Amino acid sequence: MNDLDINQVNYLIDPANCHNPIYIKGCDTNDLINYLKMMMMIRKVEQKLAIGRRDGFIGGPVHLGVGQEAIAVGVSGSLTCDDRIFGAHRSHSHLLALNPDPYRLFAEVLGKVTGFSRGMGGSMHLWDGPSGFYGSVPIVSGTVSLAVGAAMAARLQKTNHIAVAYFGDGAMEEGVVHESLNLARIQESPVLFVVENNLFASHMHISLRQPSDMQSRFAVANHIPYKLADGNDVVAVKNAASELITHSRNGQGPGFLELITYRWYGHVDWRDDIDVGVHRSLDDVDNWRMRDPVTRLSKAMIEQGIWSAEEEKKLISMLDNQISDAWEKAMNDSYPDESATLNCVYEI
Ligand SMILES: Cc1ncc(C[n+]2csc(CCOP(=O)(O)OP(=O)(O)O)c2C)c(N)n1
Ligand SMILES: [Mg+2]
Repeated sequence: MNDLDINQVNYLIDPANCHNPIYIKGCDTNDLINYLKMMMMIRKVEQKLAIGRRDGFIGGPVHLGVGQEAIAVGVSGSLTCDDRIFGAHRSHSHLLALNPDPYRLFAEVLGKVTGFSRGMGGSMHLWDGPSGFYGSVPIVSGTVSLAVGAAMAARLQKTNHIAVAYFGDGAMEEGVVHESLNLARIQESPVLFVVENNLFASHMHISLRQPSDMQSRFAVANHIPYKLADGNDVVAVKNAASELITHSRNGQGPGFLELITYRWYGHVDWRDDIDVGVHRSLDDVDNWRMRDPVTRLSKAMIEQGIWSAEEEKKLISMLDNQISDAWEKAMNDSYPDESATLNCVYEI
């Protein structure tokens, strides 16, 4: 860890910075359009979930990652369905970036039998094996060691597949994450640790929990190559993830990606949490909204002449229709039969 890195963290955590359009020169236009569509779709799905929860249609809590969409979209740009991806309690985006199917996500969160986990899991127990999403759990840090195991398996099977563990700055404080980093390094496991450093664990700011805001210091301690990037810049995320993923696929062991970001909503459900948040002021939230990953990409594309306000309007209307149809369809689906209560306890 050197001074430059700490300066970079300090720069990125200051909500007054990085409001400008992102740098996209040299990027493939189709890729950019795809990133924009995916981020908008994920945002709209989560906003629909926020309303569904507020209006009493969703029985359990939903942890929304609105504002953090560039991370899942940027990382997934270098993944295949043979990779093994693990999430946590805030993982709608991680799954949707692999399998953009709002209907099955809505069905799951509504507890319907047609959902990703057959309605048995809800928002925090998502699973979609065919797309490589091996699961999310609400136990903070609970999947990090599983990702290391899946990576070890991929290596023993002599494939070039990798595992990914998405987790937060709060999870970083759990012992098992440190054991996982150590084991992954010593075993040369092809796993990418993705830390979404959104500066909060529930309602507590990182400055009250850790002596340094920089999570990459733990990668340095374990001799794991790391990258630190603006988590609200989808191109920066894609480039950093791609480099570390290539390194893992080439048999060079684990990588660690720290992405600085912020969630627009509070810890859980649709509220903004300014009443319970420590160091979370409305000013901060407003400033972070100016660092919107969607607007910063869209503006950059319009500036480059590869996107237009009309195209964006059409896209918004297409997504609104798709999401409202998916919600209606999921609402009309059945709940699992009562006899299923004891099924799927050990496997799905
Ligand atoms: C082992 C464990 N401890 C505590 C909790 C309660 N809890 C749920 S989410 C959370 C904060 C997690 O923060 P972070 O990892 O930074 O993820 P974020 O919510 O910011 O996405 C806590 C403490 C839990 N679910 N599991
Ligand atoms: Mg956090």
